[in-house]
Amino acid sequence: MPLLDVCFTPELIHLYALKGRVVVVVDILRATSTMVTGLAHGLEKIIPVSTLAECQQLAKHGYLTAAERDGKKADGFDLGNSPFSYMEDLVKGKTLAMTTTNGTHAIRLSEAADQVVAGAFLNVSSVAAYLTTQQKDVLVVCAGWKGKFNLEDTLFAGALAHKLQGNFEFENDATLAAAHLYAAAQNDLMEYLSKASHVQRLQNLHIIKDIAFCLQQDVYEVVPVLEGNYLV
Ligand code: 3SL
Repeated sequence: MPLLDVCFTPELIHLYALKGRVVVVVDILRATSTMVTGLAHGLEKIIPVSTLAECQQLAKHGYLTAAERDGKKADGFDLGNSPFSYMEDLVKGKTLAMTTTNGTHAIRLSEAADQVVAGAFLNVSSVAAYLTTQQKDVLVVCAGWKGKFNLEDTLFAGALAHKLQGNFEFENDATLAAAHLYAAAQNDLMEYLSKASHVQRLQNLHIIKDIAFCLQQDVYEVVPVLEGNYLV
């Protein structure tokens, strides 16, 4: 039976073998939720980059750009990181260069894996179904916040563990812990996360509706996979 493991923050990624595994990168608030939304609404592909400078460079080559730092849209780019901006005609058929505080960096750090998939509550059942067909060991990499643990990404890992139970063996305590947390939170994710640091950070920036949107399950069926430099 393939194994399922969870890396709670990108700072711990050096502890895990990536080769031979499918990595699911998750940044519930909001990067991977926004990527899933954009691709579901006709965005053709996404080039995730770690730095603003890389994103600026790609802008010079004519790509649509998106940049977020500390929850805010960075100046000089086309889009920020709100999923609602990715439902517009502006994104249809486009290639987007995107950088966010944690999510895009976590994707780049995971590149050595056999495959990198973007997961969110918005596509959690489709991701689970995809992983089941792959029959490979899986590592969920939580984007966290600036190297630190966060609850919402861990809850996604737990939700995935619940869906994969029986088809995957839980590799260690991180998976068990995530599954336990999700069991405690699943009836009301919003309430469970009300004191979570990034929920409070976004609320302080008056970013409210994005939170409820990103906590919805199975709105989309798209499963973004990294192919070379592109999430498609
Ligand atoms: O950290 C990230 O990658 C972002 O998703 C953070 S935010 O939700 O846009 O503030």
